[in-house]
Amino acid sequence: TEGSAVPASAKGSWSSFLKSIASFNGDLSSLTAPAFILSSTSLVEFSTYWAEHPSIFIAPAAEKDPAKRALLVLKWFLSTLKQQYSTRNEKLGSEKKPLNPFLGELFLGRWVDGAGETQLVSEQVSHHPPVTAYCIWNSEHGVRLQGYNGQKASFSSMTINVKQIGHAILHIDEFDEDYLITLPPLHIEGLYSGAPFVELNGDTYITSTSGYTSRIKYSGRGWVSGKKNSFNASLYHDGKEKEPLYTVDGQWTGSFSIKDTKTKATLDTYDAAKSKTTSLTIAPVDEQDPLESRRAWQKVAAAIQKGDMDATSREKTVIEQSQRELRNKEKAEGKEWNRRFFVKTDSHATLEKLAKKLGVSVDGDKTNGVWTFSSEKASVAK
Ligand code: CLR
Repeated sequence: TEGSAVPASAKGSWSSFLKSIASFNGDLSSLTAPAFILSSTSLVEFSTYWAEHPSIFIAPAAEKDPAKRALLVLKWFLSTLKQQYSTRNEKLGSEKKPLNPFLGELFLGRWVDGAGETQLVSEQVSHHPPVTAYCIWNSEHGVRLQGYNGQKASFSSMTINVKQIGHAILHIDEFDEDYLITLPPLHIEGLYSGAPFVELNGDTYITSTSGYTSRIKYSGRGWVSGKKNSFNASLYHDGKEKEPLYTVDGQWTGSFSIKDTKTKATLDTYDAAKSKTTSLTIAPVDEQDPLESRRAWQKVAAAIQKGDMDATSREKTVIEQSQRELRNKEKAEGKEWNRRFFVKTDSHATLEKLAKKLGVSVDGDKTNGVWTFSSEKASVAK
């Protein structure tokens, strides 16, 4: 086809892949994709995207005014979107199919910069359905983000529609404040030409125990502004959605500006394209725990990078086989895999209160439980 990114030798396998997604069951991990679209990065690494600007992440902790604090939380959230949804496209030329994490897979690291030390723990807490949980914290500034998520997908007219299941909670120690963050639905376009990319749609919310809520509305190319990756957000006092205190408009891959509704003044502008990230420091592969992602997938990743499909599937089979054996052993012993950093909880008072405010439910049905970071487990793990 005209303008196709599919390598000549992969034309056949790409069209059978497209046919297979037309009839799949909603679990993206069950798809077998051709080599050129495989990424050597596991989905467990994606939790990193939440804090690649540590100083923006910790900024709310220094703000005394609760409305301005909520605004800084909104700004931080918006600043993560480019990393979350468009980096693969920028770095690899298109969205790719990430490695499907195995149960217990870990991704650990830390950012060290002007914000001090910010730590990351990401763990695959469920395999069926796939669910990743994470906790990111900066002790010096007393900011902690934790969350978990899975995806449910459907296919229609050459587009994969992805609903994210799960949420994130940001806690600020100084004000003993929590923010519940909902996750945007997304869709994957560009499938036909073999260059898939993500667009966001729908709304997400950030609602706080301090009584403020932000609503973010996403629109793609051809919508109101006509520019891709557009959004508009408003921050209001609970119950006063019609009278927002602040609005934010622009593109999450480009620039956006924050305005005070009353004075109409522009308070801040942010350019996602120009904002530098701090890279995550991780242990050298040889020093990693066997369950750490880069170590566990080392051989598979090398095979993918070489474009060697036979070695890729051979090495994947080694991992899948040992996972199957582990599950069988657990079954025989009547045991369950012990998650290293997270516990399954039935309910969580703060979470439920905030979810109720948004009218969303937080049942753990689709994520194999409601997952909470356990500092006791974490201290044993270290
Ligand atoms: C994972 C959680 C992150 C945000 C995020 C960004 C991109 C999403 C990813 C999540 C889940 C997996 C995903 C990916 C884009 C493409 C990929 C939906 C939600 C699927 C599995 C790839 C399908 C294969 C095509 C490339 C053909 O915080």
